[in-house]
Amino acid sequence: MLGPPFCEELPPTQEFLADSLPLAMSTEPAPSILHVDMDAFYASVEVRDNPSLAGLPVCVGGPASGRGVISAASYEARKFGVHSALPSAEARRRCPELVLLPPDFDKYTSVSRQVMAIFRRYTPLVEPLSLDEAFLDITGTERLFGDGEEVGHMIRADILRETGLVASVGVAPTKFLAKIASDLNKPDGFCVIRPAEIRDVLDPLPVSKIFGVGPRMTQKLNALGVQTVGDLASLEREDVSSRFGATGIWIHDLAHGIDNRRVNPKREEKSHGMERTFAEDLSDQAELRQFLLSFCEEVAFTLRDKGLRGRTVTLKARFGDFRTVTRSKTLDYPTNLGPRIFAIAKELLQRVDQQPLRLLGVSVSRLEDVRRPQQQSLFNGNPSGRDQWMESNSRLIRATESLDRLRKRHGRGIVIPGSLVGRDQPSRGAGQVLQQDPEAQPDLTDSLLKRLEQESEGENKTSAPEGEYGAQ
Ligand code: TTP
Ligand code: MG
Ligand code: MG
Repeated sequence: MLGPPFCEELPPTQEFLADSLPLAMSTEPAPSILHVDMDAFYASVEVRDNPSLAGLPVCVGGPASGRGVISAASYEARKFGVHSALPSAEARRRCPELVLLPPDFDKYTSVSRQVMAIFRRYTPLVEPLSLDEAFLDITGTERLFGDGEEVGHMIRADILRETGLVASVGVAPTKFLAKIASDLNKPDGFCVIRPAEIRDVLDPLPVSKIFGVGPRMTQKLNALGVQTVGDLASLEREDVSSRFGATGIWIHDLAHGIDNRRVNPKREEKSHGMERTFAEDLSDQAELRQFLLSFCEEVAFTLRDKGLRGRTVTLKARFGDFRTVTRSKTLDYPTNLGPRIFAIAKELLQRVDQQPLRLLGVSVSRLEDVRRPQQQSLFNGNPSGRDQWMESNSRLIRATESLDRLRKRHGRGIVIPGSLVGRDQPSRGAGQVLQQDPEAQPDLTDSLLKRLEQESEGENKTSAPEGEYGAQ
């Protein structure tokens, strides 16, 4: 899954910098930005729901028998050197008594919603970064709830009381420092960085702690004798910028605690996607298309859930030798309908060498809010083309709405390709199945629509004959 942004190296593109509107700087910026991040999120949710696991080394991730990787490791598991992104097989070697559980994304998403709702009680300025973390700006709400430190304590207490989970909180004058702060005393951490303390906190940190400095840049900086944030801060700005360009200026500013990014509650998500590493390299095109179909449905569902649609579909494929390629295509119109995304993804898959694949993924970018009016220019001069498109689209939308009602009632896995049942599925808990034929052309008949509508009204009646819900 592409899921949360595990940001390694973030080049400060023009777009990114344009996002960074300067704050109205007061002489002494108060620590009014909070960064809240749940501890060992997926693993903690599983332990909460099965208290007999408390105190054990628990991980959530893919199976150790295949090429699964660890998504989340409890702090008990971390004592054995187990951490996120480690292959599960290696995790098992490091900790033979590891309790390894499969992920349950529906559950994490629902806890995430609860936590984000708690944040919004204290300020409307909440910028979620992933399922388990967000920035908050409490400027202007002090008279209601107190200062950053007080709000941080209240939020931690609310989260613990209402979800049974522990969050770490950082409070500081800027986003960068707040994120550093939340990480400083994890787990169960609480840290406030006041303006006078900035240098003392930053100086000893390894330079890799700077947002935007990934492993490659760390290596380059180390080669220049720069090990810590303090080392970087002591370099001349011009030197850093001549070596690393705009990224150099950005990281040098951060090393000085300068970060003018505002907490942006409407930060647009740049893309949404899903990917999977297979237990064994997969070469069967029909099987690959089946996976692709389920990814497209999942991605489309999430986009709809978030009120988004997108125009560019990107396919990612990794071969057995780790060579990775991407293929993209931009639609004339934005969509969040699984069959439309799948139609493009399938085409893109054909443009990839037909060698066994280790990994396959799909993402949708150039996202926009669904409330934004549709651009009409696509159909300029061709009203009948537009009518046809609207007709086929409205049928697909109706079918999708019916399916979404089923998904919301029974879980996302409810509508998955029949041929994936009983094997390595992207989502778990798929109790009922609607058969889909990825080869089929669009054939969303009225009878199917009627049937879906009836089914979404009744419980436990969710299967349809093979091929009825044709993919496009
Ligand atoms: P993180 O907040 O980075 O990690 P964490 O909550 O597990 O642990 P902590 O914050 O206490 O250090 O990520 C949140 C969730 O995102 C994590 O529980 C699982 C998922 N995740 C992955 O699936 N793969 C990854 O590589 C990482 C880092 C996280
Ligand atoms: Mg976390
Ligand atoms: Mg996190």
